[in-house]
Amino acid sequence: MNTFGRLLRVTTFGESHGPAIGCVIDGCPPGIALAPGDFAHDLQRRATGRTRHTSARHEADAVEILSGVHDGVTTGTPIALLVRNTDARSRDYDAIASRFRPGHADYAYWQKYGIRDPRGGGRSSARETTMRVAAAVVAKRWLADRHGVRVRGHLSQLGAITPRSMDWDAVESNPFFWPDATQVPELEAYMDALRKSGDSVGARVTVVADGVPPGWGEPVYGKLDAGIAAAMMSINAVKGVEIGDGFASVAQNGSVHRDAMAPAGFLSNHAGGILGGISTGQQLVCSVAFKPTSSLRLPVAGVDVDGNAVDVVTTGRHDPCVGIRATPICEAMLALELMDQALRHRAQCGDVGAVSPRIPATPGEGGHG
Ligand code: EPS
Repeated sequence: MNTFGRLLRVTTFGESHGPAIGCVIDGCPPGIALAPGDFAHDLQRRATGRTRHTSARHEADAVEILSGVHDGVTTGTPIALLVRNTDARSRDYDAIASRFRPGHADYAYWQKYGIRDPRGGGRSSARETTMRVAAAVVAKRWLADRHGVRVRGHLSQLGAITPRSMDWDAVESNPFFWPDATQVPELEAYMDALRKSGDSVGARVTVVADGVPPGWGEPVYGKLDAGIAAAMMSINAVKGVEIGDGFASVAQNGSVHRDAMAPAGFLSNHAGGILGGISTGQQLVCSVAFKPTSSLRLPVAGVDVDGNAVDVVTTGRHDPCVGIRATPICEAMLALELMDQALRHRAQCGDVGAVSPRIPATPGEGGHG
């Protein structure tokens, strides 16, 4: 299954070392302004080869709009987007073509299909996320224009390092999407040492959506939080997803966790903006755990396709921390899920209108104001 969403359906295709990657966005409403240049900002934020802290592969990431747009606006027909691969170096994979990288999808793909494209990891490559980010450019625009919803994110942990303060202005001014500018030299030194050591590390990304009206989501199988969890878990290398206080809720008492309400606003946001699978109108808060990259030049015990014990060493241009450039990817999945839920809400409950009382969101909750 390579399709995400119910009313807004995004299908991605392509391999990391194939001629191109692409997507088809079906179910998108007409009338959204869209030009090839609109994709550049978010695709550059996600791309490799722009700083020394990510893979050195340098892709052009130029988007071609093949259909669904006329005179600069979406027409309601399927929007097909294409990005040609321009910097694949498949010889890096010759030595591991018949070996499984421990910790990588290689072995699981082999067991499922009995065949795999070893060049660049094929579909299991982070390259696949390019088209999610491209598709979400449309979703972010629709959410902002129609509903005033803003989706943004930041890195909230790199290895054991956590932000000391939260400043949204800092996030876009450093290569880590880090919310405290004073810690950037520490992160650079940490990543330089890690890269030299040949090892990798995990990371956590926090994404939030402001301006989500109450009512989006569905009560049981189509819960908004279930949809967000599935959306995030579908990103390669993701191992955990939390909504609001997430796993910290385990150690909380109900008297603490419940978000007290007052006519002027909620008094806290432990729930992360969702109750009963439906948005409350508070800030939506989600955090996502990325595992450390498994493609390492440090040798590890492994097995080849004939079942022999072998040492596995991965050469090539790998990210020492794939989570560093995952912020725009998590934003993309949140935006796609929100737009899909918004269209579903409109389809069933579009006639309900605003219901009283409407309690305002609590700005600044959890440092994500
Ligand atoms: C990736 C390995 C590297 C990264 C790639 C993701 O590719 P390669 O082995 O071909 O040099 O550069 O990321 C991208 C190209 C991208 O656009 O995200 C991996 O194994 O996931």
